[in-house]
Amino acid sequence: MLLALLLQAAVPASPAPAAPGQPPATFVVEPVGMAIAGFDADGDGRTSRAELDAGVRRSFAAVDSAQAGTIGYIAFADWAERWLGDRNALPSPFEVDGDGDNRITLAELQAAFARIFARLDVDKDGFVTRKELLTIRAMAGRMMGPPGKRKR
Ligand SMILES: [Ca+2]
Ligand SMILES: [Ca+2]
Repeated sequence: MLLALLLQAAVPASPAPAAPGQPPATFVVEPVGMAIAGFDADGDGRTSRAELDAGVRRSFAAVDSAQAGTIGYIAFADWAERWLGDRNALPSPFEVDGDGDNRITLAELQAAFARIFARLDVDKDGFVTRKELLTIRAMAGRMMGPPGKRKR
């Protein structure tokens, strides 16, 4: 289950310029980070808050086919599969559904993304860069270490 929470985004780093004997690194991106990177509308390689809000709105509209402004958990799973790559990827519908009415509104989804964006924007400059999306792990005899960033 924990493995499903993280997308292994890249192969081991190419010939490391590091000291001999140092384990190679694995680069990991959270599924939600993949979505946020995809919201970079002007192609400068980083996502602003404005791009985030616009991107979340587009992604929501793509599954809110009735344009009701609210979707159920099944449609949310469709949303997650399309934008996060898996129906069970985080954020979960329980996390996003702020008022617990079993419906996800655009405002709830944008609020959830605003929280995630604030967490990922490590230097607080209002942009999430690819560097901020990457978690680098040493490969110490296994493919992935324990997911340290995520609390459930
Ligand atoms: Ca709700
Ligand atoms: Ca930043």
